[in-house]
Amino acid sequence: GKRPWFRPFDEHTRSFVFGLQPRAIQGMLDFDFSCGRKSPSVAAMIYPFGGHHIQKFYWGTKETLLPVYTSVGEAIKKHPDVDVVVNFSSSRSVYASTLDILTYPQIKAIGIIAEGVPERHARELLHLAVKKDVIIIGPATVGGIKPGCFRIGNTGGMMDNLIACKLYRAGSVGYVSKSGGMSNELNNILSYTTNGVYEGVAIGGDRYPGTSFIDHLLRYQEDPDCKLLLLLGEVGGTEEYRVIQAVKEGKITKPIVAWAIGTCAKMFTSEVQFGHAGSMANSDMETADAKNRAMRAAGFIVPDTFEDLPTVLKSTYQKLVSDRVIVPKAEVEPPNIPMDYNWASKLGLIRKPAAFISTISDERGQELMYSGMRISDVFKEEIGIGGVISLLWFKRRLPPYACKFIEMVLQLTADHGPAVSGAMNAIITARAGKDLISCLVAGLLTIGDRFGGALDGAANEFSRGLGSGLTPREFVDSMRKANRLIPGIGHKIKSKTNPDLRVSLVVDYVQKHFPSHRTLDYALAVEDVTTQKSNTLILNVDGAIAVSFCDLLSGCGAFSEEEAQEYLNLGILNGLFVLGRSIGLIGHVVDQKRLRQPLYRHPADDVHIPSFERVIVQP
Ligand code: Q5B
Repeated sequence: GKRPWFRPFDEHTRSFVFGLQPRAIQGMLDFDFSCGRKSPSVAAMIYPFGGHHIQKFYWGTKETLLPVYTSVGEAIKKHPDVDVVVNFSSSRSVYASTLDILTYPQIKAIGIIAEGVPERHARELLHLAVKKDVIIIGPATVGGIKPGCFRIGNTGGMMDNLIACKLYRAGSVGYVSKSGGMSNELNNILSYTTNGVYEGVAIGGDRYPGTSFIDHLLRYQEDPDCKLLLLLGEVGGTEEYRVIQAVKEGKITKPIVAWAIGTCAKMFTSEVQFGHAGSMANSDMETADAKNRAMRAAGFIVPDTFEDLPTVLKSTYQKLVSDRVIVPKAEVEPPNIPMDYNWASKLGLIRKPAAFISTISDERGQELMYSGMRISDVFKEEIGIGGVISLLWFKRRLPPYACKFIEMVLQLTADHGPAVSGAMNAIITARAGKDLISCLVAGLLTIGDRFGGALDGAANEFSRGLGSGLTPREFVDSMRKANRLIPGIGHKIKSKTNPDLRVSLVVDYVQKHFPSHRTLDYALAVEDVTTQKSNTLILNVDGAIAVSFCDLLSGCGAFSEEEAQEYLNLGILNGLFVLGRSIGLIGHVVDQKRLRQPLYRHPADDVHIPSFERVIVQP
């Protein structure tokens, strides 16, 4: 049903939130749940960008979905029960969005959160709102709270604070303040000096708030469930005098406790502008002291200092209880609101096993770390790409000759012309118009046992042969007997007479710099055997790199025997070819695109297709 004019929010209030404010909305829904509301107070979000979609929120321990509309009109049409909008638009767009909202008579109250709204815009909005009988709270405010019923945005702070201040159920005190921060303090004070807040509104600190103290106090005066009024005024402006006038005219008759903050302004030698745009005294009567004097003279209950506010609230409340104006209700326990995982985790209240373990890098601190080495030190110490690979693949610093060897491998394997399998695939894919990553992946996926991916196999087989004491000839025979090709042996075009210079470079480097090169020597001895059969059965680039790496792992002093074997078992060596060849594959893709090469189709006369047998179709 329709709410009375003095009660814009109750336990059935439904609202729209203008702007994408998932945290604020979750806060509102958690508050609703603690109040025992049957349905969430937020019906939908309105956000003009990104299209109509759905967002997920918690309702207690369960989840609920809220629609996001792109226009106020659409939202209004879908939710005729909504009559409040919490407008989180920025100061730049809040004027236009509020004007839009005001065109829909269904909306009876608007909370404007934005700070820095131009005063001209604020005045126009408040003028229009008065004409249309719409309550505006703000701008420059957290909003307000109706315990047990409705919370505007982030008012009242975190859930533990709301629960501590018993805002999940109604008390008897209606307050109004300018500051959202101070209204938190009032929530707290009222929770231990009285039976709590009936409704609290922070009108905002600007010079032209949409509604002022008097508007809300007149509502509280009219509301039979609100028994005690509390006004927290402040230095600047004359709004408190409108309340004094109303008391004098008998429009406000309920007991009213009041204080104007900013009494310390007199301690300064010049005019003081406090935090709020409106909190500066432009005349004597705008000072906090003058206001406190005037309010006291008009019969308000004004403490001597702000520190005495709790005492006078307590005594005033107790009098109302003994006069039976207020009959305190039995306390209700609020339902348990599940704590946000992140928050609980921050407080150290929960633990859970991690789904992933990662031990090579860490970007959570101030500086990115590679296996414990700061990225700035990576450059300071000029460890190069070989050093970075040693950190990220092997989780340790390798000696400089080893890092240099890794870099040599990357450079040697970077490319081997356009005709090799991987480059062909990347080129054909590029000519089919695919993006760089697809082309690269097409090329990389070609790497395997026969092409470029023989390193791990070679490392395993040659170290097995060497380790088990087989002579090179016995090793070759054992492989032939098992009907297996020796990984790392053989090349399509390179041979004894057309040697692969990449292999010579590797062999020279290893023989010069490695403390031990037993596996390489063994592989070269195997090559002597295989090349007796065919000129092309040389130790190829995959094989040469692989056996050298076996020598590096076992001889550089950075790995135990088990660790060296583990890396071979993990298949890390093919990674070297993959990484190196990615450089060339990307080069080929860019080259094809630069050359604007058209779609490739292989000539049909280059493909032998045997003639098919006639297929007889059975009747
Ligand atoms: N036979 C590489 O084959 C290739 C034998 C062998 C014992 C062997 C072949 C092979 C092992 C895998 C390997 C890496 C397919 C190669 C690379 C990177 C690259 C590429 C580029 C770049 C070549 C002829 C006769 C047959 C075979 C026998 C052959 N290989 N016996 N062990 N390993 N190797 N891959 O020339 O009696 O006549 O039947 O699989 O290490 O990929 O530049 O192109 O940088 O991009 O076609 O360098 O060797 O020889 O298969 O006709 O064999 O030799 O059993 O004997 P081919 P096939 P038989 S480096």
